[in-house]
Amino acid sequence: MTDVLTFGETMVSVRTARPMRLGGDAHLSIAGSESNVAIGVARLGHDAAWLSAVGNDEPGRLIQRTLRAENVDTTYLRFSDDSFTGFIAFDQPSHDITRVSYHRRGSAASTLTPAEATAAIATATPTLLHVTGITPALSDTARAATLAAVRAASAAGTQVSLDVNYRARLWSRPEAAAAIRELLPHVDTIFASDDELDLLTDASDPIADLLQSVDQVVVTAGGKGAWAHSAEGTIHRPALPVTVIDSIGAGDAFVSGYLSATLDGLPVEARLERAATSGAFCVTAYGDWESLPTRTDLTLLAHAQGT
Ligand code: CKP
Ligand code: MG
Repeated sequence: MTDVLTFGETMVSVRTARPMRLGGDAHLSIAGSESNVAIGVARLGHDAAWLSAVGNDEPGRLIQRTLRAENVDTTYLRFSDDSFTGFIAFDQPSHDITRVSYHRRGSAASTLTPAEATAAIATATPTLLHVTGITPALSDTARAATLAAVRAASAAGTQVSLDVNYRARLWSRPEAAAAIRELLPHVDTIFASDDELDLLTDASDPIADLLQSVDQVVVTAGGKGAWAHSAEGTIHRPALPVTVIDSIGAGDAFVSGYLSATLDGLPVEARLERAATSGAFCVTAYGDWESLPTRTDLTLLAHAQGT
C-alpha cells in the first residue's frame, strides 16, 4: 500500500559555497521538488513512492540509490538509454543569494508519458498523489503526463495535491497559468505562495473562486506564516522564529508535513502546525532534502520553541 505517490523530475545537483566560476570544492547531491516531498513523508513514517525517469547513467544511479536509502519506493523509475539525467547547479555568490542554473531540456524526465503515469497509479493505488507545476513545464509529453496522472488519480478516488512551484527559468507566467489551470478540475488541495495565486485564477477574490472547485487552498507567505482556506473557513499559522541557513526545499518540507498530518487524519490546525514545523526545521540546515525532519526532529524543534 502506497500512502503518497509523487511524480516529477529529480536532477543531480552540484552546489558550491562560493561563486561556481572560481572552481574549488563542490558538493554532489540530488534535487527535485517531488522527490523532496517523497523523502519528507517517508522520514515522517509513511510509505512513499516516486515516479520519474533518469538517464541510464551514473547520475541516474546516484538518484535511485539516494531515494532507496531514504525509504522511497523507486519501482516506478525508468532508466532511459536515449536521454540523460537532468542537472542543477547551485552557487552562492553571497550568503544571501543562491544562483540556480538548470540543464534539463531534453532530459529523461522530460520524456515521461501519460501511459507510464497512469500505469503507475493503477499499480501503486496511492492514498495521495502529489504533483507540482514544475513537471508540466518540462515538455509537452510531461505536461500531458501530469494531466493524465491527476485525471486518473482523481477518477480512482485518490486525493490529489498540487504545489504550484512557479519556476521563471522554465517558462513564462502565461504559459504556466494555462498548463496549471487545466489540472485544477482534478485537484483536491492546492499549495501556493501568495505571489502564485494569479497563476491559478483571474478572479478578484482568488480564494473564493478556487474553493468552488478544490477542497483546500493552502497559501504560504514565508516569515508571515501560512493560511489554510476551505469551505469551513480560514486558519492562519505564524512561521516559527528560526535562524534561516538555506531556504531551498522549505516549500517541500511544508508540503510533506501537511500531507503527513493529512494521512494521520488530523484536523487543519494540526496539519498547518506540522507543515510549519517541518518547513522551519528544513531551513535551519543546508540541503534541499538532507535537512528534512523525522518525527523526533519535529518534537525537538517544538520543545526548543517552547510549544
Ligand atoms: O520550492 P522549494 O524550494 O521547496 O523547491 C526546491 C526544489 O525541484 C529543488 O530541489 C529544485 O531541484 C526544484 O525545486 C526545482 O526544479 O527548482
Ligand atoms: Mg516551493
